[in-house]
Amino acid sequence: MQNLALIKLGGSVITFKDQVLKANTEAIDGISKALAGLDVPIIVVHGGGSFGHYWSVKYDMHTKPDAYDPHGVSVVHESMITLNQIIVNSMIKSGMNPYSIAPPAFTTGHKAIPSKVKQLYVMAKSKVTPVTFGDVVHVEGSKYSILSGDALMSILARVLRPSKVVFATNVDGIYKDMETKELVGELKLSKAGLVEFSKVAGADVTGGMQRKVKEAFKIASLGLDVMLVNGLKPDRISQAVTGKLEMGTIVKGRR
Ligand code: IP8
Repeated sequence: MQNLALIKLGGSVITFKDQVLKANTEAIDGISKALAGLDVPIIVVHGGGSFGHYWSVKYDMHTKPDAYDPHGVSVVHESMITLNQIIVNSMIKSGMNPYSIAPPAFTTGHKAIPSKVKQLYVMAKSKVTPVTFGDVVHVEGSKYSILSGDALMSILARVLRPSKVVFATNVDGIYKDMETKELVGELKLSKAGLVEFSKVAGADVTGGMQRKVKEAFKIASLGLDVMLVNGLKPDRISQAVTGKLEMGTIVKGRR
């Protein structure tokens, strides 16, 4: 395992999902401040929220490679660059040294280019923070596909084996029960994996969170602990990175 924090900022944290092309600048600034206070190599991945997702829905683009409307490819990518700029500029203001990097610089299709991924870690160690994002990527010929930030987390974790893997979402973690908001503090990956998980959290996990949990389990199966925390409370991201998490869910890696 390497001394590295791999952090995903979910679209629900950094944008207002119900307001088109609207970044949650207050949340972004809070997170930038929290990250600036950490003394550990960091790689950041962010999602699309009301930027990339908005346009990918409009142009009917999915993770499955297909010959999507080329104009959609352009517009989705551009919207992610715009959101990335907002985040990177906030980080610069907070004193961090972010370095914006689009996925095709270290992936081909949905696969890692290991030497390029390793270079991101070398950069992070030199106090420059790579900031990448879910995007639309070229696959082959006229085919493109959406490569989500969650999938990027797995791609990066597999090669780099970070000591901390954190998913920041707009909820406190995985709830045992939505009504009482009782949290699952720790989940152990059993052989049954996701099947076991559905027994723990029942029907309370839906949509975005379900995908996140699936990705978290995938990463945990590599032997890495994965934390799900509320990114709207930036202290929790710091706590997760420094090993002092007070509220959130830890998915224990299978060792
Ligand atoms: O928000 C998807 O990234 P995610 C980004 O991590 C696009 O699923 C372009 C839809």
